[in-house]
Amino acid sequence: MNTSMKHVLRASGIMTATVAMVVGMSSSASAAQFNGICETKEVCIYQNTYLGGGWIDHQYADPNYINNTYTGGGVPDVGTNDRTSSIDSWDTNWKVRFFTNSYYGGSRQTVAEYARLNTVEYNDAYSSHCWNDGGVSGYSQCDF
Ligand SMILES: [Ca+2]
Ligand SMILES: [Ca+2]
Repeated sequence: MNTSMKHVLRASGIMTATVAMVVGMSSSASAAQFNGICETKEVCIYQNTYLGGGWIDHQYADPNYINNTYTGGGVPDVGTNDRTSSIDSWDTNWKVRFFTNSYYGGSRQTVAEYARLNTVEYNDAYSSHCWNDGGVSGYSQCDF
């Protein structure tokens, strides 16, 4: 791990903590990511178009999908990296940005607040995502 990678990881941790703080102020205590249920403040990404196949419910930014598998849809052993074909945002406050590379690199697509995309711009290519947090973290990739 080089210095620049450490910086990215550290910045990512700060942003996750900030988002968690924001989420904690208004969401119900029972909501949780990776429980297979798409809830307020989360974004669900789907294996197939039109919200088909397996899905995973994310509440926080994720710099890579290498360790992720679908939490919903009965395919828990299928990894989500480079398999996203549709997206459903349950966050009414912030946009979410998806990237074709890990660590918020490559081509990107921005998903509006509470938007549903039956098809994505870069099919089977997304490897990371982050929320716009309004600039509070100072983490530039997610301040848009
Ligand atoms: Ca959930
Ligand atoms: Ca991950």
